[in-house]
This record gives sequence, C-alpha cells and structure tokens, in this order.
Amino acid sequence: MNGSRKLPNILVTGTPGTGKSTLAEEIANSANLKYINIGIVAKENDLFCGYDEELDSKILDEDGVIDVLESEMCNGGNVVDYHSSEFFPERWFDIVFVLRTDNTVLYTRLEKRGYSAKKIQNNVQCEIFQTILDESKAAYKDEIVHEIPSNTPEDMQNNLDQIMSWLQQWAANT
Ligand code: DAT
Repeated sequence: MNGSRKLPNILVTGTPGTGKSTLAEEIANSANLKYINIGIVAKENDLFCGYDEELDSKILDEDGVIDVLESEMCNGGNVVDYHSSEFFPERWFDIVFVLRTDNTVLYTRLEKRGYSAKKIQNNVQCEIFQTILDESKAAYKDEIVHEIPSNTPEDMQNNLDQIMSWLQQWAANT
C-alpha cells in the first residue's frame, strides 16, 4: 500500500472480453472512484505507435500513457481498465484483479463483438495460457494480485461485493 495516497488505485485486467470494463465501471460508480479505460485515454491523446497485423490491433505508446496519467495516479482513487498490466509502474497500484472466463463463454462474447476468427482464437488462447495472470504475477507482489472468475452476473456481483469490502478495509487502515 502507498501511504501517501488517501484513496487506492485499482487495476482491473484480463483477456479482452472477460468483463473488465463492466466490472471496473461498477466499482468506480459504487465507490465513487474515477474509471480510467486505457484504450479511451490512448484514443483521446492519440497514443499509438503503429499497428500489429498479427494481433489485429493498434500498438500502444506505453510511455505516452504513463506520462499522461502519472499525476492522476499519484493522487489515487482510480480504477484502471486494460488488458495488459506489466508496463504500468508497479507503484501505481494497491491491488490488481485479473478476471478469468471459461473458454466457451469467452468465445461467445468475442463472437458477439464481431471479432475476426483469428482475433477470437488469439484471445481465447491468451486466456487458456493464462497469459495476463502470469504477467500480473510477474509484475506485482503476489499478495496484491487476485484472480477472480467472470462467467456469470452472479460472479460479477460477488466480485463487486468483495472489492467493496476490500475498499472499506483499506479506508479503515489508513
Ligand atoms: P472487457 O472490458 O474485458 O473487454 P466487457 O466488460 O466489455 O469486457 O464485457 C464483455 C461482454 O461480456 C459484455 O457484453 C458484458 C459481458 N459480461 C461481462 N462480465 C460478465 C459477467 N460476469 N457475466 C456475464 N456477462 C458478462
């Protein structure tokens, strides 16, 4: 925990389609924190540096994103939503949630989103190999990284309840 912040910063990460935006927005609304979607920040500030044909997605200017968000993150009280976690400064986050979704459920969600077959396959494989979980565990202290299920609305409610209790505890300890 970073003693200089009055409110914590939360990272919600996971493979695309696992429910990051849905949960992160719910947390921000329920706890009166600021929701920060890295994709939107990048678009608004034109923070891309090319296109990855293999992954069929724009390449993020990571240093640019860090520069734009640094002071806001130092103040605390943010819920950050992104499908990667390792390039953020470790000191930014007090807790990291990695959403996990069963392959078939994820497949259906990505199909509904209109992704190409290749993009769906890449993302489902990323989930099968637990790429984002491993990346988060390598980038942050084990005790702040939490793997949470995100298959059903009940999972979401459960996750929200647990995160709200964690926030209350955080407030009580500062
Ligand atoms: P992400 O931000 O990780 O790409 P999202 O929040 O846009 O994912 O969610 C993808 C879709 O899945 C969207 O239609 C909402 C739905 N969804 C998210 N979390 C869910 C959950 N726990 N149970 C059922 N559906 C969920």
